[in-house]
Amino acid sequence: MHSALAEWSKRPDMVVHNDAPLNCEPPLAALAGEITATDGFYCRNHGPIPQISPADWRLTVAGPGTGPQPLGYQQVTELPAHELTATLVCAGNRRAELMGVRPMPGKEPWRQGAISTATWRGARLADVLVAAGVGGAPDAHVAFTGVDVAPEAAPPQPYGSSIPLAKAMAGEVLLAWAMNDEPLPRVHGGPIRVIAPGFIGARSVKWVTGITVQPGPSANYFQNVEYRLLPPDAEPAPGAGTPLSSLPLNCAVLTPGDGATVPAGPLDVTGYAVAEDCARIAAVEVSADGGDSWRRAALTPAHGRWSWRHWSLSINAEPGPLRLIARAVDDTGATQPESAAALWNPGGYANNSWTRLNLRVA
Ligand SMILES: Nc1nc2c(c(=O)[nH]1)N[C@H]1C(S)=C(S)[C@@H](COP(=O)(O)O)O[C@H]1N2
Ligand SMILES: [Mo]
Repeated sequence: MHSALAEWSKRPDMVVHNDAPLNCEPPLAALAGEITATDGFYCRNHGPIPQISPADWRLTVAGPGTGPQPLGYQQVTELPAHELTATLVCAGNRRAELMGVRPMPGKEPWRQGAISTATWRGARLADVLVAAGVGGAPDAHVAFTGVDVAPEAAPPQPYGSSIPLAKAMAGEVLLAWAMNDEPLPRVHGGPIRVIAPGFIGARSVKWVTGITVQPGPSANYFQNVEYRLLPPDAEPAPGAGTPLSSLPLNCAVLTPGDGATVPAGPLDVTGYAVAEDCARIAAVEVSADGGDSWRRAALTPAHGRWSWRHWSLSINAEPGPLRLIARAVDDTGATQPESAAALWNPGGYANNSWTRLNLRVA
């Protein structure tokens, strides 16, 4: 077992992509429930994990209408508390499948577990902005700054990113101090982090200490260079490509595991589906004949817009090779793209191609 897992109170069977800083994803079995236990929640860290006590934590809020406003931990945690269940998804979830199309040296080969769900409690970002007296034009952006400096950030700078002001004011974006009813763990951004439900995980800035309302998106390396969709032959460069924000429709199979041998007879296939607004996931379809015919899985009840849906389907497995495909459908009838090859991009982001599984039925 990696000592980093024990150090950060993670279960010993996490799949570790990096020890320091810790980057790991849970085994798929840990994602079966609506809420992911904190010790199985994936970790995505670009730089060394800072240590800040609540007493030392300061947040500076700035923007049109006011000079920089310093806020302490107590001032933020005294604002009305809101709780919501939200799924965080790394934009690099399912990158390993893209790397199978064409390698991406140096990138973490995330499988299908760079996704987890927790209950978060915190103040509404909207309340913090209003309390600080910060205004902004309707098309303004809200930039967040953390304190961790990643080795790849050029020039060296703390981690940061931004979201549109309209999203910031929508009510679901929190400055969270609790995760699954415990104080927010340090590895997940404690004492306080941003939770921006429905957006890629990269926008949920951990150890947030700066919030600025400004005319355009953040110039931070992680908004302006990384976490952008580039054409296959392009090189990352400031402002190149499209910044990623809302989550694409996606799904994965949790059981059985890819490559497994399963007994003949009734076989329960289970998985998760996710989207920017999970209430708009209309169905998950499974094919056992290469996509010629599809059967609809049963979806678990929705737990609000920001939490994934689980699904299950019993199929009759006949001896021999069994190839399964799963895809989600939204309430417009749109579904996921068929091929990972067509989605390949240099950053390895936003792979939401059909999920494919090769099994053996004994
Ligand atoms: N300050 C800071 N915030 C950050 C990151 C980081 O490296 N530093 N990683 C981001 C990315 S890419 C993701 S996917 C989520 C992961 O959150 P988690 O580690 O709590 O799962 O945090 C985001 N916030
Ligand atoms: Mo991420």
